[in-house]
Amino acid sequence: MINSFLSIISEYQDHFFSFLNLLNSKEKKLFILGDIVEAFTEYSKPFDDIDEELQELTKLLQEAICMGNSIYLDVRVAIGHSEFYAVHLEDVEVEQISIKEYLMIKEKFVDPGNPANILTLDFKPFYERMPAVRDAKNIGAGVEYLNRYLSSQMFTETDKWKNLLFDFMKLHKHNGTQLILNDRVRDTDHLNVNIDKAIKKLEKYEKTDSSEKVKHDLQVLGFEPGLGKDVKEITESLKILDRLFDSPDHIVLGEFISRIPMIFNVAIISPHGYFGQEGVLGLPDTGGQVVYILDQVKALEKALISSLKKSGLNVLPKIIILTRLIPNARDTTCDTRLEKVTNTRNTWILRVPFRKGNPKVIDNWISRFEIWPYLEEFAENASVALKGEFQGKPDLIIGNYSDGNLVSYLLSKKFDVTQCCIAHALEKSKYLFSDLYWKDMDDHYNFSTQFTADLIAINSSDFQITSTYQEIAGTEFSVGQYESHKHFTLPGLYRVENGVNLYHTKFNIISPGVNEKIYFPYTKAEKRISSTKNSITQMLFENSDDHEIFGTLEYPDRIPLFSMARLDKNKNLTALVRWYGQNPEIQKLANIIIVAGQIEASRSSDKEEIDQINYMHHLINKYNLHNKIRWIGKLFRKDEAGEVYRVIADRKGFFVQPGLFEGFGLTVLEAMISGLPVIATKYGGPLEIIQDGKNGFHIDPINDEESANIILDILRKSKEDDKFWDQISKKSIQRVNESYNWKLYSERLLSLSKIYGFWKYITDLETKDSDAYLDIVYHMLFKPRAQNILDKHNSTT
Ligand code: UDP
Ligand code: LCN
Repeated sequence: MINSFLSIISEYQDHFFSFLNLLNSKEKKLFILGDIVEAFTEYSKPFDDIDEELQELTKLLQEAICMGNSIYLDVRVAIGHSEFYAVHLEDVEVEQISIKEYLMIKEKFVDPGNPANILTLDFKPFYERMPAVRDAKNIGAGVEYLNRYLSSQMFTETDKWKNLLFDFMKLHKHNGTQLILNDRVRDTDHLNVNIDKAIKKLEKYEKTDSSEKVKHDLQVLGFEPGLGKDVKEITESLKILDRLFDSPDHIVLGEFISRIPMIFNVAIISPHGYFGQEGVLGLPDTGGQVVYILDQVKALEKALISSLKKSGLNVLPKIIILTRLIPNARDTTCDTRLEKVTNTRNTWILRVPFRKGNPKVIDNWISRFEIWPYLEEFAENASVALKGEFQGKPDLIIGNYSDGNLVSYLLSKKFDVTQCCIAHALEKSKYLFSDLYWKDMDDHYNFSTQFTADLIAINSSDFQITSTYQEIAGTEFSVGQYESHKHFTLPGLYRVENGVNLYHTKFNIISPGVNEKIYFPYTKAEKRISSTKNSITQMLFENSDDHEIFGTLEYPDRIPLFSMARLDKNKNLTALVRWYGQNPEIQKLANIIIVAGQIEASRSSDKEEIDQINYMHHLINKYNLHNKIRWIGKLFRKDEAGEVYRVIADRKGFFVQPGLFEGFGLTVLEAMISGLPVIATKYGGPLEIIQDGKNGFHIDPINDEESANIILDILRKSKEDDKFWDQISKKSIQRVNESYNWKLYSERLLSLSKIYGFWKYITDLETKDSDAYLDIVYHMLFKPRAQNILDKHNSTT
């Protein structure tokens, strides 16, 4: 947090105003942070007395808008806190203005005809009465703070909280059977007495005893079998409960709630794309989210089974991944209603079709940007299907990405169960001015609908899981994905003064892992399948007449610069080819190997993919790269996808992720665990996954020349010094092993689900007004936007 914006600029008034005069003299009138820093560097050149404090201050200016002789500034004074200023150049005056005034200026800037009197959304009053993390560095550690808050409340308002906990424990049933307490315990005092009696009674038994006799003795005292699998576990649960009633603290509270068996049925929602287990990765809109969920459910099922076992319950939990059924599903299984997830005991993919709409649209894949009008009816039909499959309702609903999160909102409301949201990537940060110029982009992207859905999900969820810190709150000098929803305007439609509270205890960072069966270090020769290795080597490096492979390498022994991604604009794979094409020095040292989309535009139906395919061919022709690039436009099997990284690592290559923005970046983890050093974008997840220079490298993909130079420098270093590559490779493996792990992920997810379930239970009444507010946003803002899309689809012939 800076001291005070006004006092700093009054100290540097001369430079500050001169700099803003320079900005105002430029043709461009709307500047973002990067432009401002660049302009300030230009301004500073002739001076040697520019103070560091002023320099640092310019890095806080997220936006500057020049209108006449005034400049309006959005100053991010601290993570999650912005202030707004109007600087009047003629009068040499600076005044602080409100968020609303600032947003109105932006609306006028876009179009002076924009109405000033539009709907303003402000969720702040709802945030103010909720517990919050205090320090920015603790953003994303929500559950620890929630536990502290709850336990301190238990300390001060002991009786109220004892009663709440008592009622909560009585609530838990499975198939009509009580799990924790029965009616033999009358109230909290009685419970206190019986805890002591039960602990004493259990002392007589062996620790491993789980006999009916033990159960009976406990039932007489009011305790049911869900407290633990044997005498040892039950005694531990009772002692923890005793401590919680006697001297509550956050650790004891977390431990006790985590022990309660409350999650048996989980619904995981992911409607868009092709959700399948084979032959789907790389299709439009089908990437990391599918990988993430399929790994997540396997780990979660294990965690659930083991936790239920520990509780003494012999119940098989059920997980259902809910997605859409696509009638024309290419060669995938996405037209199948129910599919078991391999290597699980009771985890399924349930596909529900969109029923109402133009068959030309709904019978096919629908872009994630176009899916909105079908989701309400999907949720309605899915609720019936889920009820049937679970033989009841789910205990937890996890939404994925904007569409899944909206459906999770509708379903959680319907079933009255805990709602968890995972964004994966919020589109708002990916496209520059996607809010301000929404009218120009809506034709293609329907952002006004998506951002409304995101606002609803962010504010309705009981808890959010993010893969990184930056996803929530960015860095010292860059805005986080969630943070970008804090204040914004969709001119002419509505403005948002407070759309998210980054300090909310609902935010929790739990990073995903990688599937260790598929992705493992290239050095583990014993785990590799030689036939797969050979076929991949052939596909990547040897001559081929396969029509899905483009380019023949003249010097296949050069260092491979490898990338693999869906071919969408943000993945920016074409930039890698451009840097390569423009730099003959890199060409002398390396080849480009790309696994992406397809190589013929005529075979694609996705607008961005078509543009990227055409641009890729244009670059290859322009720089004459036919014998230096290998482009594989095929979908890989999972085992092949794993082996690709290792084959590239065998040849001491590099994985390059040049994304304009990457929400997290599972490919980065996959490459790193394979021992393949990564050079990745500094925008998004890779900034946190990779520690620059230690276990990989960052590039700024907006800067062509700088990125190419970094790559060239890395190639030269690894040519000159064998140890350079080896060291980065080893550290990459170490980084993933130490920090990214599905087992830890699922244990945390499970414990969070229970704690936020408890929190939902005790705050149910207090959230009625925010629920009503969200209901209005859904019906008055979201639905009419979705209807517009539907009208467009219905007129498609
Ligand atoms: N992937 C693949 N084949 C392709 C493109 C991608 O197998 O042609 C896989 C890749 O290995 C990774 C996932 O799809 O597991 C992409 O995840 P990431 O998080 O990197 O990006 P996303 O596609 O989710 O934006
Ligand atoms: C979506 C993305 O765009 C990626 O960055 C993530 O890695 C993926 O989902 C999984 O969370």
